[in-house]
Amino acid sequence: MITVHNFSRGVRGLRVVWQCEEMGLAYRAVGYEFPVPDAYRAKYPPGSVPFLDDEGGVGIGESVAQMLYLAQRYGPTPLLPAAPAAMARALQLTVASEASLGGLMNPLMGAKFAAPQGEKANWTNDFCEARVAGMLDYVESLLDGDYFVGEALTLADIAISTSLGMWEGALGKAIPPRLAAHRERMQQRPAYQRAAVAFSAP
Ligand SMILES: N[C@@H](CCC(=O)N[C@@H](CS)C(=O)NCC(=O)O)C(=O)O
Repeated sequence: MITVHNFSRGVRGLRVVWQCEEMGLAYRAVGYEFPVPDAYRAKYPPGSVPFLDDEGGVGIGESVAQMLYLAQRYGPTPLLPAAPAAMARALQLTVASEASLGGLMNPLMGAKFAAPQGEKANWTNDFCEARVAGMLDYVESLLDGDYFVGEALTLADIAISTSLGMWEGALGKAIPPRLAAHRERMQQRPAYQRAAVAFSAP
């Protein structure tokens, strides 16, 4: 069975269980508080979440890799369209949710929550913040309707809207208005709401 290990309110693992809900896949959600226990670190030495186990000896880190894995193994699914231009845009934005958004937010969260008082403001922090803000403007410019790709939900909607949870929720930053409206639409989906409950408690 698919098992998703995550922080109890972690948005990256939420991506994965939300996708399971959209695809109708059975899964088990295992929640942790920070810091993860030694048993988890033995399974995944970097100690970050989410991590996904599945039948057939599968153990995979990285939330975006997990999303692509589920789409490939349990698809075909409209979440990863087959038409080349749609597929390309969905893949671009799904990867960007971590490579150009979430990955740059981690140093910002480190500075906000862990850095000593005198070291919270620095050049790297400003660089990451400006890069994320610029990417959000670009991503917003691609929103041409209710979804990022065509007329239906794809992995891109799941991946990007959950990154915005870190930007707004953990970092307290403003989300550009059309991305904020998209995020609200996403949060109204029954599959999103079921997934949020799965990781709302340890
Ligand atoms: N690129 C990774 C990032 C993983 C990551 O940084 N996860 C955060 C929680 S959302 C975490 O585990 N932070 C605590 C730590 O790294 O010790 C992914 O998408 O899975």
